[in-house]
Amino acid sequence: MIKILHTADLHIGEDLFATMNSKAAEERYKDIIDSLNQISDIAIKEGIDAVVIAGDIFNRVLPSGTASLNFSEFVKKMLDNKTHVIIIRGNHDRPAVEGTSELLKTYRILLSKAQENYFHYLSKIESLVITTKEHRRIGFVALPYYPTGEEYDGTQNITEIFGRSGEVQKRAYTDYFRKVILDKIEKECSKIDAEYKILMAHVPITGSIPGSERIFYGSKSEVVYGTNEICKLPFDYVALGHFHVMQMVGAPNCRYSGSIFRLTFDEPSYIDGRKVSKSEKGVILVEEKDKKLLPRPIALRTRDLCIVHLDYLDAKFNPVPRDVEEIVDSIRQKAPIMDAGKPPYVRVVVKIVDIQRKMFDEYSVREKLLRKGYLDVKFEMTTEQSNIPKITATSLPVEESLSKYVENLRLPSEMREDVLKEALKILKEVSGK
Ligand SMILES: [Mn+2]
Repeated sequence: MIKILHTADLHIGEDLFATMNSKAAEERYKDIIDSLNQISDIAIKEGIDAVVIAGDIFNRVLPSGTASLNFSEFVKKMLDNKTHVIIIRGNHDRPAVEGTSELLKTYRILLSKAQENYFHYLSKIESLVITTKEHRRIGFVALPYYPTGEEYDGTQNITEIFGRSGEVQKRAYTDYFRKVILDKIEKECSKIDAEYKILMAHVPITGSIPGSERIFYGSKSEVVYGTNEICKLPFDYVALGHFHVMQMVGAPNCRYSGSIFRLTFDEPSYIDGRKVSKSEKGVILVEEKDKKLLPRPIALRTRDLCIVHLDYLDAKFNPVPRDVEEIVDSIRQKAPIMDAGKPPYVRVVVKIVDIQRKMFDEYSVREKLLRKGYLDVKFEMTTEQSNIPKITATSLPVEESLSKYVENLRLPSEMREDVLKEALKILKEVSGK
């Protein structure tokens, strides 16, 4: 039986967590390696013929030594197990200038003769046929991200053309370029002599659910494909990469496997305690059944990212609690620790009025949450100006006018008394009465 494992968007790299504290950043990097280990365990347990990685292996074109070593260890496990590793180039693997530094191209020359038949890195539109453990043939066509126009007759580098032309020409060019690419893919597909044909593509497709990849791309001149253009191509399965949310696109056999961990808070697991199902992470096992390829998602155990909103804009009716524990408890309710072995990373978005800002002690809230086991807590404070009433000249005695003023402040009642007491004390001091 033919078995393929489809994954994509590994984004191996420590640079993603540069803004976190070093201990948490280290844990988040370990999460990536943990996902990789889970994938190799699934691959070995299922006895797959090939693992296909639809682009974005490393987070940067030139990854760190650690990132490179960790990916090499994964590849070695696969090759030792006589499992093909088929990789296509994603936007993160693509050097700024074609032909310059591209780590993935160096892997092959390090391999032994026996191994090199099992490692494939495809950086342009091309096809490949592998022989499975049962001596059956499967063909693959690669559509990497943004292949440069140089591959096509008389076409210049696409970024150069985009740089020079106006909006209308850009659109005309992307339309033309897309058609050229799709034609080329069909041609490659028809050349293949194999039992099954699989397309591997690192592309954006209209109407797909976006995730954390949107922080990395978004050029207006990007070639975006229509759902039908891709899913109607004559393949038995389409293994997509680039969008980080696992999803089906247009047909059951056309899927994004999604990233192997949650990269950013664009893919939260929980928002105010509500589970966000689209951010579940996994890989797709593609198995042969009744002469067809059937995809089946397998979940990966990953760390939760939780977003919590706290709103203290209405200081009169919803003031900042005086007791820190109360704040800690409301965050804990909205960011559940579902897996104590992988506690969540939490973003707390706080809206608060300026006069209450000092009442919110995020440092002690964070300390207490870390002690409860959370990986880390990040606060985002938005301060709004309170509507402080104007002091108007009146014939009232100054003490009375001050009481009226404090009365009109949007403050919790017990706090109002304290403020008035303090204000009157100051007034007494400055007036010398
Ligand atoms: Mn990508």
